[in-house]
Amino acid sequence: MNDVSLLQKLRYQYKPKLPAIFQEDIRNITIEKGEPTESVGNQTELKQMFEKTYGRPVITFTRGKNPNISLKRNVGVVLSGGQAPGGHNVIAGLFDALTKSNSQSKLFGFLGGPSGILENKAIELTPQYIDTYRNTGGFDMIGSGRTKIETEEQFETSLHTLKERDIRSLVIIGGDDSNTNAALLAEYVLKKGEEMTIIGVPKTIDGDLRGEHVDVSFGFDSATKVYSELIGNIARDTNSAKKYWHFIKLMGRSASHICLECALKTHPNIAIISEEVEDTQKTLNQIVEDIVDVIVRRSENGENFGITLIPEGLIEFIPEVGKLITELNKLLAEHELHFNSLKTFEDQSEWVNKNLSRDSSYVFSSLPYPIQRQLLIDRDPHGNVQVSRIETEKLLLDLVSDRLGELKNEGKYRGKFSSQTHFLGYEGRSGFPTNFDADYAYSLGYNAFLLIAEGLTGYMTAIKNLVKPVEDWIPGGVPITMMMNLEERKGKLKPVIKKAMVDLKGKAFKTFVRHRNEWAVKTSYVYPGSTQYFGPAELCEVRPESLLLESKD
Ligand code: FBP
Repeated sequence: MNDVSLLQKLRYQYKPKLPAIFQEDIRNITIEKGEPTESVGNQTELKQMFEKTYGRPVITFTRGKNPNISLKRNVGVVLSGGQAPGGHNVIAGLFDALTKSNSQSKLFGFLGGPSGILENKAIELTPQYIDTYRNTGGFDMIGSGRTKIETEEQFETSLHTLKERDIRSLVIIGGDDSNTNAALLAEYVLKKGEEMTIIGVPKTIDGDLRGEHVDVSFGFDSATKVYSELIGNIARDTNSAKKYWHFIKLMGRSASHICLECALKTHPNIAIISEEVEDTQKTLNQIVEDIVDVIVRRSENGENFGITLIPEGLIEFIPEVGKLITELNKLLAEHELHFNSLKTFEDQSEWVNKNLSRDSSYVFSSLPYPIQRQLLIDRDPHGNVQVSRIETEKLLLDLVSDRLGELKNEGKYRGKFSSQTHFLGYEGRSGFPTNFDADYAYSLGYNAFLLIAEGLTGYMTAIKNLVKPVEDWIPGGVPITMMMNLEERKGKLKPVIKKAMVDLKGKAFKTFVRHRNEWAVKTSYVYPGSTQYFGPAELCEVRPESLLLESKD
């Protein structure tokens, strides 16, 4: 029996495409520096916090000589946070560029995420080992984890590990928080007088790590294609049997990019965008009324079925629940020990209710018990509630079903309501990367090495022009401080990369708004089918819909 699937075997042979400048001999690539930069907010404070690395220029590549390119190097790499298709290719791209420049150079993979650095657990990545992971999904090549490296002591331990292994360059593949910590580590190392380079790579399926110089993070394309295929399949199923309303929650933590992208690809009857909920200050009741309205209108056409997409982070954007969650986060952070000593849910909820403001206590008590419990479970390492574990789809379904019952009693609704709930999240995070993500991630890794070879630190690898063919992509580097501002974390102001939320004035959202009323009532589903890897470019090289729309003139 084969222990590798046929697709995996064929994907091993895929050669990721590179931007034109990276097709040059690696000894003939150097950098061009732009103007000094400023952070997106809190410039004065950030300038003080990042004395050594603040304000560095944006980098692009050009033909030319870098005298240091062929130095023998030991480089470390770590995968941080949630899986995203393409992670293995970042490592493969980094490895190929590193060993092309000097075949004696070595790449070490820290195991199990940033804790691998703190505990000094790493393996040398050999060509044979890397080959068995090329163009595959998951992060199992070296594993990942959510440990944060953020305290002075952790920075010192990291520095110690790197020095002990004679690693002078570290590549951190992660989301906004991991890249923030990459910037902090880069600053720390410089302040200690060490010559080391720390480079970040933008990873997350959530799509919220983007900006002027980063079109999108790797993983978003592959994950949204998997979710859209599944939504399309569910839509076709319900359009066949015509008996269920499907409430589908989609991963994506805070921002609704995934939900918007899937809506643009599949044309559901309802797709909630958290950023709009926040902007219009919609209450939970209003959201329920909106859903009910569509269900009632469709039932008047004899269509007692439909698709509702719900972004994972919605709960935090509903004003009254958002306020409750902020209070809970603070309360649980400040009284962690006492709270953990309360053993039963009844004791915990009684204590919480006593300590919340009147409004929040009212909201908390009015939520169903399972949701109350989910709001009290362990926080993530940033002190935030773990939205993927809150069953918002079930909460909405319960409230919608109660309201439909009331309308039925009042004679205002004559339809039938049967439902199914789904949570699409983990199914999309470790699949084979699309050709786009395979090329993009590989190029990001290659790019990371070229930044290292220039001695740059505190930079994120950034590739622009992604809607164009790969040859026309513009690779480069952006100083991480440029993407930062100060935000409150566990009650304290901390430097963080500003999350990119769905732009309500952007073309992707506006396109959705132009069509959503029609999709609500008229069944207009689109069935994207599965991701294609082999065949015509119009099928295998499709860019994310939201990216294409945003890039239109
Ligand atoms: P990253 O921000 O680390 O890329 O993770 C994204 C994500 O997939 C979110 O969409 C989701 O809320 C979260 O990870 C789930 O975390 P976990 O894997 O710890 O359950």
